[in-house]
Parts: sequence; C-alpha cells; structure tokens
Amino acid sequence: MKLGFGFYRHMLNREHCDFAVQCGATHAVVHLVDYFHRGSREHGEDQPIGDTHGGWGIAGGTPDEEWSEESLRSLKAELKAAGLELEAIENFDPAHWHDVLLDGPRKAAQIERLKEIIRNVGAAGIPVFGYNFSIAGVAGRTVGNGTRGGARTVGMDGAAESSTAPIPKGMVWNMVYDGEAPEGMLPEIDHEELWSRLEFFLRELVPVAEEAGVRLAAHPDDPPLPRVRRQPRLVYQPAMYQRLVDLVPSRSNALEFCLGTLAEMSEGDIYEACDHHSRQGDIAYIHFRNVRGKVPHYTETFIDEGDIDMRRIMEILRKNRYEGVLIPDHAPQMSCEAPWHAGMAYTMGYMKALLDGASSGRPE
Ligand SMILES: [Mn+2]
Repeated sequence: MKLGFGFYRHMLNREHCDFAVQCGATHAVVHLVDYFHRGSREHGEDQPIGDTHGGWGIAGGTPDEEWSEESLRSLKAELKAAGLELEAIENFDPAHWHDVLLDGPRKAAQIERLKEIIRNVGAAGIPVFGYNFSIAGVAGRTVGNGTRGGARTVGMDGAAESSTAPIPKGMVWNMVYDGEAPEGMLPEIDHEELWSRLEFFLRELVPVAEEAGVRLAAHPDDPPLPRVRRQPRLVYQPAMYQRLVDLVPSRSNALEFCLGTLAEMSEGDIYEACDHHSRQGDIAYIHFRNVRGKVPHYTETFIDEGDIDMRRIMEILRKNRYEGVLIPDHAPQMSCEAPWHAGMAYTMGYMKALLDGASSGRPE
C-alpha cells in the first residue's frame, strides 16, 4: 500500500509538494478542475462545501491545454521532480460533461471529449481517473465544530435548504456551466434514468480506458442520500457499488473508495464493503477518512475518533493484498496558524504509522 496526498488545483506548487513529501507521501492525486473559478474562496485551502445559488464557481476555468497529453506529462514530471508519483487525476470538469450527466443536446460531442481526456491521461502514464457521476454533487453540508477540541470540520445536520433546494438550469455538480441559461430549474428524474445515463457513460468510456491503460474510479455520492436537491443519487448505499461494477465488468471500471462517504450511508457495513471490494480487486484508490454518525446527521472527525476502526480497515486491505494508494481526502482544521496544514499533517502521520504497522506484519 502507498501513501498519497490529494492536491486541489491551487495547491499545485512546490511548497505543497514538499509538504506532502514531508508528511510521508510518495504518490499524488490531482484535482485539475478549478472548483473556485470566479467563485468564492471563503473556505480557503479546505474542501469545497457547496453553495445553493452560485455553486462553487464557474465551470471550465482550467484552460483546455491543461488536459492535453503534453501538459499532463509535464505535470507528472514536475511532481516526480518533487518526489511524488502521479497516481490519479480526480474529477471531470462539468464544462466537459454536463450534457453526459444531464442527457443534453451536446452529449455525443462531450463523450468524445471525455474519451480524448482519458487517452491523454493514459498516454501521459497516469494509471487512474477518478470521477463522481452526480447531478447535485456535494451539497447540503455545513461547517461546524462538532469534532474533538471543537476543530473546524464539515458535516450534515438534517435536511438543510442547501440539500433540498432545486438546481437552477445552467448548473450541475455545484458549478455553473452556462451563465446564460434560461430561467427555471433542472427537471426532476428518477433513479433508473440516472443509472441509464451512467450505463451510457461506462459503455462508451470503459473500452477507451482499457486501451489507454487507465482505471476509471467512481466516487460514491456525498452526502449519500437517495435524493439531494431533488435529483436522484447513484451510489448512496454500499450495495450500489456492486451494481456499478457489474454494469460493465472490467479492470477499468473501478472504484474511488471513499471510506467516509460509505460510513455515512444508512445501510451496510463498512468492513464488509471494504473486504468485498478489495477482495474483488475493484478499488483503484482510497479516500481514507473518518466520520461519526450517518446521514442526515454526521460529522467528519479526526482520523482516530470516528465510527470507523481504521486499523481494522488496514488489516482487511492487507489481508486482501490491496496494493493501491490511500489519500487522506479531507481532515478537520486545527487551532493554530496553519489550520489546514496541521489537520493534514496529523492525519498523514496517523496513516503512515498504520501503514508501517500493516507492512511489518506482512509475510514476505
Ligand atoms: Mn471522498
């Protein structure tokens, strides 16, 4: 198993690379999407939370050339020079696939664009592409101080307006892709319609990913409720992950296994899900974080204080010979001059110790 670090686009600089390496990371997962493009950055370095009206920002803020093979190659080389292997790109830009998610008029052209991106990623030698097939995206969460020592963290406290308000036209996955869209809200669809959109996406993209040597990796819906902002969710119970992998069986149809999101789900057992999918070899990489409670009442916690026994997860992964990357995903912010850094460093140290313990017990 390998320790990785997730970089938002604005963190792609030498200082953040050095920080990750100092925390013990050997691998990197990069978000190329500029979530905050012309949007508010009120949460600083932390994860995007979601805003009902304006979203995080305007889609398409990352210049097209950054998705080219050449640019991805140089990103990989820059990270390598800093001591990090580029393991995955996380998330498509809504500008590239809004009509794939919404079954809109530009769907055919956009699926071709996604294929081109996956070919570029493969040609650049990046083995994984994470995605979140979701119309509402991350929404309905609030910032609070509900974890140890009153650290700043996110969670969900019932069905807030931000989880129930309909999505205006021109917005998907929390980003505005068309500022000139007509008035009105996205039409409501049912779960089977969303699954058929996913099936189209996988049938088109998985063969291309296979040929490119890339594993597509699906993130579950966060928060995992049946509907958010009046739109259906795809993977909001652990068993739904199996339906996703069964749709198009392939090593390239894999999972971005988010422990926190899975633990927030109202059904299932996190250890069983981890055992099942790591045994099947479905997991491309892992979001390694902890949480207390379940939807719609939960709090993201420090790595060692939530409902999940992280040591037990590590034992399951070791038993099933999981060889992939774990990244911290996100962490509570700590009370000091560098709240985000402290929270991440604390999490990474804990992960590193678990990994060292896990490998020392391993038969060679
Ligand atoms: Mn996650």
